[in-house]
Amino acid sequence: MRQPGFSRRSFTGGAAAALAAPAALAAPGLATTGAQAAGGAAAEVRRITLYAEELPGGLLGYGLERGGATVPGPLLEMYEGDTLVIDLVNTLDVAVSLHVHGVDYAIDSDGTRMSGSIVEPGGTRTYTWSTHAPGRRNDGTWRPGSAGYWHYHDHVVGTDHGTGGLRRGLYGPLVVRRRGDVLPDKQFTIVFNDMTINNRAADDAPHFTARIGERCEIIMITHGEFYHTFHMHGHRWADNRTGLPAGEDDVSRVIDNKITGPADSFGFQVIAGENVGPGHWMYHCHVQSHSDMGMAGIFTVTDRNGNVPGGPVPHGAPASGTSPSAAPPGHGHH
Ligand SMILES: [Cu+2]
Repeated sequence: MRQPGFSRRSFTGGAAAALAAPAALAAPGLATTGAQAAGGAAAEVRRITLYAEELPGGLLGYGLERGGATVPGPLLEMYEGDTLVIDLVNTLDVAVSLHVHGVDYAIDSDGTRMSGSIVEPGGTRTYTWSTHAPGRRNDGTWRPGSAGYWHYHDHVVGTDHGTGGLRRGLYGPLVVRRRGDVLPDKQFTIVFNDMTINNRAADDAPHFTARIGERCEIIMITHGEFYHTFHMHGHRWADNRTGLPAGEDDVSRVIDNKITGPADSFGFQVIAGENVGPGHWMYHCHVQSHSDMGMAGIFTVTDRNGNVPGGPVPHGAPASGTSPSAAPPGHGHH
């Protein structure tokens, strides 16, 4: 198992800046957490800027720099114990916000109109997210940690629930890791949003590529009006926090198809082509009418020389070979 290191991946990208005094920015309500992350590594506080921007085709997106918005928004990553401070700059002509799932924040970082935590056009607001390791409460019960596959989204565009913002692309992935978690070689974010994948047209679904043997992390999020089932051909995972069995006796179900509803998120790692070899492996919603309407994409696994049985691009697949996902360049997000 590789030890996670911030040098390997900058986690929140080039805009991130470590602050010197984590304790000064610790969120309230974490008295039982302590300032140390699990494993003894020091918790970090990082600060980034997110820009909410208009994109072609009526889309809206979050980006780590001006002019860099994407759908989904950038992949943000933290370790349990870390704090992320986000300055959200609103370049839209309507109010926007940032609401997160899975991590800790005070009410003034909720991103809702009723808490006054939205950003008017031209404005900037600071949101603070914090995380904690699992621990024992004073009453002897156990409190879960923050580690998981989470997501963030607007909560105010269109309606007070952000229905318009979500529909137009104001959402993104958040991964919180536990110290010692295995790091992937590549990461792919797949968002079922209404009847689209990552807000892409039915004939233009994201196409992901990996070389056989690469450890690929899938971050799967659902938004919108419908329930879906997420299916991958040829690859299976354990239905637990990481998708990896903890050992041969792990009782987690092994699955290759998972029901998912609005605002659900999960993630897992697979070894590309493990036991099955290279190929253009489909991933898709398994609600038949949904897959027939285009909720299907390709996970291409090449051999060691970069070749794929049947040629480079299957019929009907997008020629670009890239997804719109939004991790900073060189961070394994394809
Ligand atoms: Cu579906």
